[in-house]
Amino acid sequence: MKIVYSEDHRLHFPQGELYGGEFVTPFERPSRIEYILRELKHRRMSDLMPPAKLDMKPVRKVHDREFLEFLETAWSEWTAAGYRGEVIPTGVAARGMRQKKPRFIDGKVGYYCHSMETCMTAGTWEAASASAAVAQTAQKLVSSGGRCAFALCRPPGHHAHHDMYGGYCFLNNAAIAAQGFLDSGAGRVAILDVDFHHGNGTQDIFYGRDDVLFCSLHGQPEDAYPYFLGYRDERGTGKGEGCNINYPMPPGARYDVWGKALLDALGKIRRYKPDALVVSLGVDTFKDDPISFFKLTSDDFRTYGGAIAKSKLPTLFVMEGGYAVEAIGINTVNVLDGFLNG
Ligand code: 5XA
Ligand code: ZN
Repeated sequence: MKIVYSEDHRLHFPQGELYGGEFVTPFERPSRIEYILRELKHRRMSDLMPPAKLDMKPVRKVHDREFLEFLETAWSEWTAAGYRGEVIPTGVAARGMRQKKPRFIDGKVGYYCHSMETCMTAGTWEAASASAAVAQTAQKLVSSGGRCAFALCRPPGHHAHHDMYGGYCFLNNAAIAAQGFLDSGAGRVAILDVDFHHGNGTQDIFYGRDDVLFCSLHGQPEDAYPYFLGYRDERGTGKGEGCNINYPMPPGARYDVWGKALLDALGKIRRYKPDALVVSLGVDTFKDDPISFFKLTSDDFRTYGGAIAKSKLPTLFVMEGGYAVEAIGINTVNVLDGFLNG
């Protein structure tokens, strides 16, 4: 399997994350990628390549132009205002308030941010755009005839809305790849999001469209981040009605429950008849993940990689979350291995 990877992910390493009222070292940290690379090497899956330059055309189709400008310039505006810490908003555009973009950077950050655990630093834009380039390069490999590819993206992307960042995500790598498939000739694309957290950003981007089917398996929003989207009755709107399928699941869910949802989603994907499949691959469904509550074992990851392979679709895996760093490599590579041998 071809693996696309950029060292530029290291340019994004905030020193703090707001968690339980404390500033802690972010769970989403560069060492996650090192563990995955180590395991890939260990299993002799080392067909690595760097990304090509990011083509902004598909990026502009899934993200708002002013939001992209904001991401690119946020750090310089922040420091020009005299701020010395990392970029975190003070006030946000909450319920009942005007949704007008302020001029001052602190206000702009509140306008574009949906989750305050996510800090920006000097290298965030460079790392986020390199991550999108990783997804795009891997998508092109699949579009040009490959059976599959793995985009080893960091920072992740599935919480990035068309005009909001948060949940460690800035650019929506899976959405950019799905748009790339369409722009390369695919008529329909399916996105299967197996990360523990609901892919609210991906849902937002394609909610009114019928050329992308989005299926997300995740912790139920009553109990799990991102809390404000991910319910079963969110089914898409307008011509996108029926093209958004959510599988919220309760705390403690094991593979007997999770695997049933997966098979249901794969059935719906098959009936949709997509030309390509994008898998938002988060392994924070693992039983020992520090910020999640599902109970999948390392073997389960291999099993579901095999189940995905049975769809026989050109498949792009896009890395999302997973914070049990000692196991992140094993679990991620188990999915890829299960797929290759499925
Ligand atoms: O998939 N998303 C994540 O893993 C990020 C969760 C952020 C929780 N504050
Ligand atoms: Zn996650």
